[in-house]
Amino acid sequence: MQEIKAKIEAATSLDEIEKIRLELFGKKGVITELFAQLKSVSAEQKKEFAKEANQKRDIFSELIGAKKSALEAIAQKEAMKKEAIDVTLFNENVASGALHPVMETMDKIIDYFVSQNFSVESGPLIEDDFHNFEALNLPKYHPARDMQDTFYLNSGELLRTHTSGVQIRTMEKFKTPPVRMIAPGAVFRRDMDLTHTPMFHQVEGLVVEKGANVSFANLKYILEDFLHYMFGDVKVRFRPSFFPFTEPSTEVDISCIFCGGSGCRVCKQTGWLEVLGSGVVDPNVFKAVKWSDVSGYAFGLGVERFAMLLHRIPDLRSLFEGDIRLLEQFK
Ligand code: 2NM
Repeated sequence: MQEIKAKIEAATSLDEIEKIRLELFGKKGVITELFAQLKSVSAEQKKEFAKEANQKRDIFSELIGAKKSALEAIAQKEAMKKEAIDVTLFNENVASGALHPVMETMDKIIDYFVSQNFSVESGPLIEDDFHNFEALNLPKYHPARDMQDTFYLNSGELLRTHTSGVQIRTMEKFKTPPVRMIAPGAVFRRDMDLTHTPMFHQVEGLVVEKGANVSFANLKYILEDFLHYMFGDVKVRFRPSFFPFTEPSTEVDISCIFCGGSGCRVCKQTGWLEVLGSGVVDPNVFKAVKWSDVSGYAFGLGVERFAMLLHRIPDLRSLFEGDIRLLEQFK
């Protein structure tokens, strides 16, 4: 019996263990035989004999079971080692993708405003007349409403021409100030040339507070800081302009990042690049959402224009051609 114990201990494979198991418990196995002998044992020895047989059966089945589990565990460990994949291994056959430059630029813009506690809001691409025009002080005769400039649906709704409808919807949703938000997203206009595509992306922003607390100074600070974040050490210039939804309104220029302001083809020898529209929110906009005793500023920008300047892409249309040669430069 000691001999069998040693054999079990020394076994190194599941096959070996199975062989030992058969030697013990098989048809002609040692333990099987023990129980067969039970019949021929005298009555006074039977009890003792059966007790010993049972003990041996239990001891050996336990030993074999334990050894089998141990060997199975080893086998599994080895199988896992053999099948293991080094996920950190470099595979030159896998092409790496990248964010489209427009989305990458949009993310950078969003990151800035999130860092300044702006919330990120969204709204429908198919907008109604009220949210796209009426509430934004764009009266019925305004040229932006022209069939020539806007994609109208038979329902009277339209593909939003700017994300400003989201500002209106956010004020309706919040019901009361403060509002400190941006609205990034796709917008649609009937336009197609070197610097215009029928779909492009905007980020617009709106800040509203109770009373007269928000001024042009707040707008000026945040946009200067933002433009330095985006373009580094540039000069920023505010130029009087007009938008129906702001009064006063300004266009914002940065010193040309191509020539440093000395004048070149890109800035048309002016030394300046226009990058933003902005202003103090017109009271008529607040009237449209029935807000009173509030003040605010708003701004808007075209993401494609920012992407073009940051990556020095000369033709805006190339951003939407899906040409892999353009996209591969941004991997
Ligand atoms: C611009 C320029 C100036 C603007 C105004 C508003 C709102 F909802 F407050 F009236 N949203 N966005 C705005 C102002 C947008 O884009 C060039």
